Amino acid sequence: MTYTDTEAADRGSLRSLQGDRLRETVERAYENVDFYREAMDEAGVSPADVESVDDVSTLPFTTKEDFRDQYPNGLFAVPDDEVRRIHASSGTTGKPKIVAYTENDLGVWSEVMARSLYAAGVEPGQTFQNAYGYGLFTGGLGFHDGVEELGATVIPTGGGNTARQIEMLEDLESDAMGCTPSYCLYLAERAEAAGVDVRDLPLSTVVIGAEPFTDPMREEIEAALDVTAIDIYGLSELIGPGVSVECAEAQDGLHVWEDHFLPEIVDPETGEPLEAGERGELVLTSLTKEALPVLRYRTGDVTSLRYEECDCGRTMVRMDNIRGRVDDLLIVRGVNVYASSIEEVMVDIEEVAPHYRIDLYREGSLDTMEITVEHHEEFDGDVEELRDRIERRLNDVLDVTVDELEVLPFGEIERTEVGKVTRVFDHR
Ligand code: DLL
Repeated sequence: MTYTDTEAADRGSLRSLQGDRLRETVERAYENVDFYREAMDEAGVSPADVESVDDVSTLPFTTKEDFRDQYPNGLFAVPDDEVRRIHASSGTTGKPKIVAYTENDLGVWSEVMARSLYAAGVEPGQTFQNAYGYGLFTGGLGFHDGVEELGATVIPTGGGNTARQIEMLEDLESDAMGCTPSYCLYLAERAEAAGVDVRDLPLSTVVIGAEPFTDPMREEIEAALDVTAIDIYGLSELIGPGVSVECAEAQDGLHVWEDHFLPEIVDPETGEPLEAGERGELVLTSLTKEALPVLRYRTGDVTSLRYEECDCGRTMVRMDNIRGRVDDLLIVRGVNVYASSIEEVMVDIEEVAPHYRIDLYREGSLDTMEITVEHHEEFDGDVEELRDRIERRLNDVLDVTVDELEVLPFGEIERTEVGKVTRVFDHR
């Protein structure tokens, strides 16, 4: 079962719909946004050159820097009085990226979120506790509107306030919850400390996203709460949460809502398009956005696309779970490694808890890496032996040598209660 018929449309009609919408989007961008007109003129493409979806690769890219340069509203394609809402996404440095929505954009967003929640296994009539932050961040209101659109009950707890969160889970018997994966783990810990076993509560689904997580991390979440944990992806520049989601049936790759967002994978170095199945940088083009059409946005997120049919009946392409970002690649003594690979190897060791931090330093011309990780609460073995084992595994599997590895007792690494977790601290 799908929320809309489009999700299971045959790929031929989907392609032609995408082609029509791409043409409209390119025209809208060219006519109304100086930045796009100049970029397309410079690249020697005009809206008339875009005939089908295949022509998307002739268009110039849009980058994070372009959003920054056009701050606050240089990329808007409608007059101010047609903008109904603003959100923003804050990077680590500089000004946030400001994004805008018309009434129609908000309608599309609610619909893709309702689809996403339904695919995740949330049903009309159920109760959904929304622990994503409300405000400029797109997580809170994006989920909120989607839950209402679906016909479920939303409990707008927002981020943080964990004691209240646990109380609501118990007293209002929430069927599903949305939050970041790191917060999910934190909540499980705090519930346990408060003597509440979430596994005994009705909660059966958590919809996690906004930051990367690995399979062992997901397994920890599912075991600690006795839930199905569904991965949801999105970004403010395209709309917010609801660009793609896993289906509960297969839990194997995230269906991209291709009638609204056109995905490509490119080589992050050269920008050349890659084939289905190849890993590279996800590039997204909006197909229906009015206030802020986006052409070939370089997301920086690393994934691959799969067009095989899914058990759930949805025909929309699946992307693999995002494990890291192009700019997250750590290069330590000539070895390239993602923080997520380190996480995967460490958390896969039974005694290791899913909490860690990586600190990078430069000593002279050498980069050094220090890892701090926790052991599980019930672990009472030899910490030195565990440390040696983690070091050996990192070395065997990833060829990574850690300069200092510290294994702390459970609960000693600082938790993130609000917002996205930071695990890599680059002091170089
Ligand atoms: O994080 C939107 C969102 C809210 C998605 C709630 C899911 C749930 P931004 O703040 O603009 O928007 O950050 C977007 O977060 O480019 C990815 O790097 C990362 N990200 C989002 N979802 C996932 C995910 C929201 N499921 C950036 N897995 C994106 C890994 C994710 N990374």
